Amino acid sequence: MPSFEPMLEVTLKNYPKKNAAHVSYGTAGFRMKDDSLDYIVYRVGILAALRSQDKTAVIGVMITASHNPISDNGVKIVDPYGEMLEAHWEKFANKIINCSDEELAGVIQSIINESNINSSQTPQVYVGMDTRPSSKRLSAACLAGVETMGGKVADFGFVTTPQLHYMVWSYNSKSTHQPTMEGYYRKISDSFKRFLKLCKHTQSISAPVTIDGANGIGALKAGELQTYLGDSLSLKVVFDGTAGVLNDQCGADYVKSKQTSPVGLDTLAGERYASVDGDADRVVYYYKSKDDVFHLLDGDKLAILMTSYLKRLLNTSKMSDALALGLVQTAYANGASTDYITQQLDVPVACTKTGVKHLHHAALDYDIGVYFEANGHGTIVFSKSANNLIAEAASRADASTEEGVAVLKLHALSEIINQVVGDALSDIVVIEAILADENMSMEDWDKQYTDLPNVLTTVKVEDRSVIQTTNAERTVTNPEGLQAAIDNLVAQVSRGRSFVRPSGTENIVRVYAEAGTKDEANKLATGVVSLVKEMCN
Ligand code: NG1
Ligand code: ZN
Repeated sequence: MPSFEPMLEVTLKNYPKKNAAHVSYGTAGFRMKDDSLDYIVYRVGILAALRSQDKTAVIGVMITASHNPISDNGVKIVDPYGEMLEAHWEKFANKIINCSDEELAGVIQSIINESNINSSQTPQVYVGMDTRPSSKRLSAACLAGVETMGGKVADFGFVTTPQLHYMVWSYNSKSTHQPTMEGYYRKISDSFKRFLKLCKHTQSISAPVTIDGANGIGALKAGELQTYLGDSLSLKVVFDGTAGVLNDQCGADYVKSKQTSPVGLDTLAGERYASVDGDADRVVYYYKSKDDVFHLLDGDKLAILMTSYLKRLLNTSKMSDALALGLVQTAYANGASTDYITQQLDVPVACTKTGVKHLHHAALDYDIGVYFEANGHGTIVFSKSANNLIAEAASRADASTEEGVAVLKLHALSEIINQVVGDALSDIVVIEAILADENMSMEDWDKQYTDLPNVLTTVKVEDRSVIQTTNAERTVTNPEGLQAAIDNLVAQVSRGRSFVRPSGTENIVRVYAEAGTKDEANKLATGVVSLVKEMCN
C-alpha cells in the first residue's frame, strides 16, 4: 500500500466529493461558489504537495476569487518561480479533481508514476488567502491535503495574490530579498526612496494617492506598505472593509467595467485615485477633471506610461542598444494605445491570448518586457541578463552625470516592480515614481493618447465552446461565417475593430467593439451581439 493511503483514508472523510459536474483548471485555477469548493481545495493541496516533490521546490497555493463576488472563492497553484501552474500539470489538476473519492488514491499514484516523483522528499507548500469569509475554511482544507501527503505548510494567512507569488519566488530563487512580508515591503519601499533621491522634482507626490481597496486584502496590505514608505509617499486607503462588502460597487473591476468611480467616493479635481481588485493583482487609476468629468487610466494607460518612461531612461542611460524594450497586450487593449506606442514611440508590441500567463511568457522575449491587460493586471519583466547588466552598470554609475542617474533610476525601478507577477501595490509605487520624476499631473498622463470609444459586453450562450478562435483570439474560426459577418459590420464604422471569444473563467461569450465615435462603437457592439446570439445557439 502506498505510504499516503492510511492518512488519505482519514482526511478524505472530511472532504467528500460533492459535485458531479466536470470542472476544469482555467486561467484563474478553480473558481466557483465557495460551498462547492471544499473537496476541490483539499485535492489541490494534495496536488501542490506532489508538484513540490516533482520540482524539489516550494509550491504556492492561493485561496481567492479575485474581483468576483464575495460568495465565490477559488484556488490556484503557484509554480516555483512565481509562475502559473505548467500546462501539463493543469491536466493532472483536472484529473485529480474530477475523479471519484474511490478513484482518488489511484489517480494520486498515477501522477507519482507518470512524473517519476520521489515520494521520500518532504513536500513544502506556502499557503495564502484573501479576506473572504470562506477563505479560512478553505485554507484549512488545503492544509489537510498537503498534510495527507506528509507535506509541510507555511501558512501566510491573509496576503495578496502577488505577495504569495513573491514569497514562493524569493524562497526558491534564493533572492537577497527575503521570503517574508518585511522582505516584500522593504524591497518596494527602500528602492522607491532610493529612486526619489535621484529625482529633481517630486512635487506631484507630495499629495496623497487615494486607494480604493475593494473592501479586501489590498486595503489591509496598502496600510502595511504605508508604514514602510513613511513620508516618502502617502497612501490614503478607502473601502478598507470596515463597512462595505468586498468588490461591491468598488474595486478595479467595478471602476474599469462601469467606467465610473466607486459608489460613495467623492472624487475631487486635481487628485489621484487608484482602485485595486479583491486580491490586489490589478489596479486602475482615475481622476476628475475641472469640468467634473471622470477619466479612467486603465491597464493600457499604465502600460504606456511605464513603456514610454523606460524608453526615455534607456536612451539617457545609453543602454537602449543593449536592452530591447517591448510591450505585450491582448486584443482588449485599446487600439489607440497600440497605435501610439508603435507609431509615436517606435516600441514593438506583441499581442497574446487573454490570461496573464500568456502575456508574461511573451514579455520574456524582450530584455525588458512590459505587459498589461486592459483590466489593470500587469508588470514589467527583465530578463536575467538585463537584471545583471543593470545591476552591474548601477554599481559603477556616476551619479553626477545624467547618464549615471538614468542607470540608477532604471535599477531602482527594476526593484520596486514585482517582476514575478502583476501586483497592484508595486504597480502603484512604480506609477507614483514615474509621475514624480516626470512632474506629471493625471491630465498630463492622460494626454499621452486618447482612447477610442469602446464597449465590452457579454452574451449567454448554451455552449460557449462552439466559438473557436485563432490569431490571439482576434479571429473566429468557428462557427463558420461568423468572422465574415463581424468583418462586414466593422467595415461600416470608422476606425472599427471587434472580436468575440469564449470566457476562460465564466460560462459566457465576451464581445468587444471599438470605433471612432461612441455611437459607432455601440452600434458595432449591438450588431456583433446579435450575430453571436443568432449563430451560436
Ligand atoms: P476571461 O473570463 O477569460 O475573459 C477574465 C479577464 C482576464 C483575466 C481573467 C482571470 C477580461 C476581458 N478578461 O478572463 O483578463 O484577468 O479573467 O481573472 O478582463
Ligand atoms: Zn485579481
